[in-house]
Amino acid sequence: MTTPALLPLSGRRIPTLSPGASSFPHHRATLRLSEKFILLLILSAFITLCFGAFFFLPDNSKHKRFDLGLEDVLIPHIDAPKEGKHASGQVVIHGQGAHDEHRHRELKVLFPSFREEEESLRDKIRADHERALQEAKEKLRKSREELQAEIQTEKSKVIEDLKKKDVGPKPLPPVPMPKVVGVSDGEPADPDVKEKRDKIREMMKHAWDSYRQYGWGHNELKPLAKKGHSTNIFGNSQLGASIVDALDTLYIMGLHEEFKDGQEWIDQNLDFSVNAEVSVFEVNIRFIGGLLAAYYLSGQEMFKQKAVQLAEKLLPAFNTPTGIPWAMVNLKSGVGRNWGWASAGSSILAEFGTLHMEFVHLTYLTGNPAYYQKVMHIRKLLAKMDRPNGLYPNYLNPRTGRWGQHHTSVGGLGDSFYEYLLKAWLMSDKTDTEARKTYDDAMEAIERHLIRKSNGGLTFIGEWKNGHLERKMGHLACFAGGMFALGADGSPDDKAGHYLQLGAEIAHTCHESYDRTVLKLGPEAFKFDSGLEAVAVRQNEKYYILRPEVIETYWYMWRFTHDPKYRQWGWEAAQAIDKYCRVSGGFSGVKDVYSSNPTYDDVQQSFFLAETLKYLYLLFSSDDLMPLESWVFNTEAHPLPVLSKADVQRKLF
Ligand code: DMJ
Repeated sequence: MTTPALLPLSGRRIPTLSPGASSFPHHRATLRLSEKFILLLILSAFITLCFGAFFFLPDNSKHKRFDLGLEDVLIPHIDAPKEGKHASGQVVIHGQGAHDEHRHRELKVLFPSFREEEESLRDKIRADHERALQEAKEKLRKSREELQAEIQTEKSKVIEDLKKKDVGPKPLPPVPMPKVVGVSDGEPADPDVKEKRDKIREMMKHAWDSYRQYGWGHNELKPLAKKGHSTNIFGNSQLGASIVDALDTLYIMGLHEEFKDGQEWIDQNLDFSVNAEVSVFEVNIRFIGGLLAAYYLSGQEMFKQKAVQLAEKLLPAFNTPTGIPWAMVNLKSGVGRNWGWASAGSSILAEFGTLHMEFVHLTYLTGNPAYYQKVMHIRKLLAKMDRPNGLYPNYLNPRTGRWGQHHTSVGGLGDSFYEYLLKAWLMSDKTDTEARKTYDDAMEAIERHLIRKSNGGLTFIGEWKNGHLERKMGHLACFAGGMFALGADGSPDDKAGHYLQLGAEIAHTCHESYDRTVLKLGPEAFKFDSGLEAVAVRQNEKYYILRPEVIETYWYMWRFTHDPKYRQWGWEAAQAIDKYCRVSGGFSGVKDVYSSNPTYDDVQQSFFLAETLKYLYLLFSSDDLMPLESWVFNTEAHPLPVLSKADVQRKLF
């Protein structure tokens, strides 16, 4: 039998103990513990043996280290005699040059208690030594099978303990609810507007009821196949993404029965201890954002608990050499990695740069600074980096901290990074001036290098790729119209008017991209090149998947200008969605907005309920519903309250 004392200390290797035992469990943490358990026993026996032997050496041996230790123990006893009984001062214990042996003897003579203590210590060491030796002998006598069984038991115990740790919500410290205002009915005075709003509510009901009937508990719905649907962003596990994403929309629309239904499902079924590799960004904006918004709106603690449980599962994604998180993390194992398609193993700007709002709220609600620190670390790291032309490339390698491909975009891969800079400032009651400055600088570079006017006079945002500007704008980039308008107030050099105007121009361009199609729904991307103006060219850019960005911009523009054209444009989009995307089992995306006979993609995206229908509803509501002075909408349209200066400071500093 192999001597266990020769086992390597590394927790990974068992073979010395059990050569070729392939059935051996491979739970690394457990093996490490089990091995260490045995090894520690043996080691402790050995140390005790040495220690005991050391102690039993003849009195005239010099063991300065031991003596010092003993003296240290006895210092309190010695202090008293020092005051008179022992005038010589030789008992000064702290290495005054007295000979160690002499001191030891002197102690024994002077203090009988010293001898007793020494004896009892000696007995204790002897007993410990005997016991450890005995245990080690017993271990050595055991067969390989017995040792395996012991390790197995140990492993089960550790797993059980881990499970116990995993379940049951941890009590969170009580936090004063920030002043929640504007959760009103928002009923518009104009009956025509009210009718439109009622129609939007009805569309929400159809989307929700269909999902309730055919896809309940699945992430999304296939409205034609009438069954559940999911994509890899949710790790192919049934996390009820549509329920979480839709909750606050239901609440705002006053669909309380439906809200309760969703709440119950979440309470009873939403469990994050699943072996699922999810997108950190998507889970953050949809789930954490959705749960936090539901908490703030309804005051139900359960939502907060779930948000925090999930957030804890995301934290291992930040264990990279730079602290820039992986794009994906396995909720169970905590192992992270990046998308295979991302340039040079990079993380994506719009993903790791879209965590701030939710993470600041998590720190506020839990008192745990980790969330805040993680996002502030990202910000600091980005601030130190060189930026080509002042632009942020979309790819950043989390191992090296270097940019990947120099591709900059306000659409996909970059978009919400810029949005969150502005919203970090707004959410902090405008105290986070660092975020505002970063946003302003970024906008300046974007305006200089990416924003152009087409020959036909349409303002568009192109993409910077490998040293040249691609004159193409994505549907996703249309959100920027709303962002410019939202950031107008507070912009430097009195440029508020300029940014509001820029927002209006982007809204106009995006409306054109809708208006120039057969279905009056916008394509995924459109060009401004070779005589083309806001139209898609490639077949794979002609689809509309129920995206919200254009309607989002209409809503912000409406709030800031009250120009009726925004309601009119929103209504056109709502009618087109109802006409071309509605099917008996819900709403579906369409594959070609230029075809009068489009085919469906058969997916009812969760963001359709979270964003598209919410923004439409708000567009036809009065401004006192979710006022922008009090609420900041995350990139998935989940409203989070502004944390007042006092709120933020109390929790974060
Ligand atoms: C949403 O999930 C979010 O708005 C995100 O920021 C990007 N786009 C989708 C919807 O189009």
